[in-house]
Formats: sequence, structure tokens, C-alpha cells
Amino acid sequence: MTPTRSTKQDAYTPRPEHHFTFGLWTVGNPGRDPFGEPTRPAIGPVEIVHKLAELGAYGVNFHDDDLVPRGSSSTERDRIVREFRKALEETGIKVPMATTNLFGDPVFRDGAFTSVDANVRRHALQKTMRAMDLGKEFGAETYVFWGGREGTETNASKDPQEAIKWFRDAINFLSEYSIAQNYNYKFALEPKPNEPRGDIFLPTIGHALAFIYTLDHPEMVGLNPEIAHDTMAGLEFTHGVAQAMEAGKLFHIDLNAQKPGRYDQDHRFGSEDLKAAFFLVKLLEDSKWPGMRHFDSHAYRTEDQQGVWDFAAGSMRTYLILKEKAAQFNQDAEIQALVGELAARGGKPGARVKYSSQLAQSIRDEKFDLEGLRAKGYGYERLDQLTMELLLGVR
Ligand code: GCO
Ligand code: MN
Ligand code: MN
Repeated sequence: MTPTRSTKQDAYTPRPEHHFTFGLWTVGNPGRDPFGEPTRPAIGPVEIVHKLAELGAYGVNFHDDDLVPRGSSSTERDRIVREFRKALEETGIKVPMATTNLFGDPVFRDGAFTSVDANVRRHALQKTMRAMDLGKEFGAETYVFWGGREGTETNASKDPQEAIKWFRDAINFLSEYSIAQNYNYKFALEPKPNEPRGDIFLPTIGHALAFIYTLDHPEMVGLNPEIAHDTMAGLEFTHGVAQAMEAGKLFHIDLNAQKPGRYDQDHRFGSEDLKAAFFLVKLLEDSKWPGMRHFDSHAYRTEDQQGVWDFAAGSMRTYLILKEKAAQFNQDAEIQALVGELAARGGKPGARVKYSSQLAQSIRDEKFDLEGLRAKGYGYERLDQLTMELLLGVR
């Protein structure tokens, strides 16, 4: 096992109660890309579990095929499962989430739940049910659906309305399976606009949210949004997360970093657009969101195994630093004075309109000081600059 670089213990040292998780496929990523071979050896599940425990993570997540490679015999499966379970017991590492690989096998090249081939669609159900069984063996509570191959390159191929119906049938079917098996899974749909398909169905948080309310069991189904995916689509991630959260639908989150307009980079959390990362952490922490802080990302392809653990430690450390910055923002007198002025403009805390005929009449009759409202600025330049100075460490 690669020795950990001697890292100092300080306020930003991750601990299990911070609920940081990694996928086997994230720290296990060997650096393959569409243009080149792996640049480092794959790391086995048992070593990953021990290393994540040493670094202070809470949990590890997996796809069926990450843990038990495709084509394993039942003896191999039993051995792998037994050794993985032993590692979990020795370290206390949990498995909060599981998922299915419905993208690697060429059988899924036209999609899994939305392949035009009905046999492929039923095979995808079979693979998912088996993977749900495997996830439950390790106590997973959240089940992620990332439809990487659910989509098209050409709309000549399938009727997109029909494809949505197939997708709905699959989620309804698997919801019933979870209920029948007493699995009590929460399903989390993960939107992505493209890659590996030219265009993927349910490409954004908004598409997925709207889809959920057409399901037979909308209460079981929520979102697993990912920073990289919304950034690829040019969207403001924190707004999407907030909308999912406000709807009670933020079931899981994939943290990483991404430059807009690129392939899915999945870089170390916080390594791009620090201010966006800060406001995301602030949202999650101010809301006391109880879910797992999952890192769906991997080390640069330049790295050896030491670099992988630097990447994992760095992801958690940056989150904790930003968490402290969020607390500082909430305590900074000058910032809070500006925030307080805005709150005062909002009326009583949480003042909202609710229709009644009297209120309608009174709003119709209300005299507004429009000159005053037009003239008064909002102070956002000052507020943003103070935020920047806080982030840059000079406050
Ligand atoms: C990606 C996705 C995946 C999923 C993972 C779990 O763009 O490759 O983000 O990493 O999150 O398959 O469902
Ligand atoms: Mn991704
Ligand atoms: Mn993801």
C-alpha cells in the first residue's frame, strides 16, 4: 500500500462525521481516456476501503461491475464480496449508495432502459435488480440512476416521447421491485446533457424533476445532481441544487470541478470556480442538508497512486475549508450588515404573498414609491467584493 504523505492534522482534517464518500470508480480510476491507455494500475476495492478510512472518509460507493467484474464466476463473486465485507468491518467504512453499470457493455450502446431493443431493456432491468440486491447486501440506502447511454446521436433512431415512456416504465418497475423486496431504497436520478451519448435524455435537473412527478412512486425518487454536468450545460449549479432541495428532492450529490464548454472533466472538488464551490458548500451547510458529500471525480491522468490519494485528501480538505469560510461569511459583521439591509427590504423574515381577495384589493390600491425604488441600489458589488476578500483570505 502506498504510504500516505505525512499530512498535518488540523481543523480541515476530514472525519467520518463529515460524511464524505468516494466511488470505487473514482479513486480506482486508472487514467484511461479516449486517446490513451491507463497511466496507473487499478487499485482493488479492499485497498481503497483501507486507504479511504485512513484519510477520514465515511463511505465508499460502487457500481455492480466495479466490485464484481463482469464475467466473474460465482466462486469469485463470493470471494470478492467476502473480502470487501471484511475490509468494511475492519475500517467502519459504510456503503451508503450503490448503482448499476448500464453503459460499459456494448449491449447498452443504444441505451439500457431506452434502447429501441426490448430485449436490451429487459436485460437492463435484470442487471439493475441484481445490482440492487448486491447494494442491499452492504446496506446501501440510496440507489443512483445515471443514464449515460440513455439518449441518441440521431433523432431518426427513436421517438423521444416513446423513450421517455420506456424510461418511466423502468423506474416504475424498479420502484415496485424495491418495495416488494422491502429494500426501502431512495432512487436518485443523475442528469447529464451529453457524453457518452451525443444527447442524453433527462439532461438537466429541471428535466429530471418534471419527470419524477409523472412516476407511480414520486416519493421514492429524487435527484443526484453533479457539478460537472450542469456546468457542461452552462447552468448555475447551486440554483439547480437549491430547487431540488426546496422540493425535498436532493437525495445525493456528486461533487467535482469542471470548466464550462468541455468534456466531462470530473476534476478535484474546488479546483475550478472556487466562488461557485463556496456558494454550493454554503447552501448545503446553511441548510444542514443531511446527505452524503460524494466525490464523483478522479485524479489527473498525470498522477501515480500517491497523486490519487493527494486528490482524495484534497477534495475533502477543500470542502472543509469552504465550510469554514461559509461560517465566517455568516459571522462577518460588515457582510451581515449588508445581508441584513437586504433582509429588511424583503419585509418581515419570510414575508410572502398568499392570495386573498382583500390582499388582491390592497395590492391593487397600493401606492409605490417607484422613484425611490428605481433610485436605490442593492449593494451587491460591495457584498461580492467582501465575499471575494474573505475567500482570498484577507478578511
Ligand atoms: C459520469 C457520471 C458517473 C455516474 C456514476 C454513478 O459522468 O461518468 O457522473 O460517474 O455518477 O456512474 O452513477
Ligand atoms: Mn460526471
Ligand atoms: Mn456522477
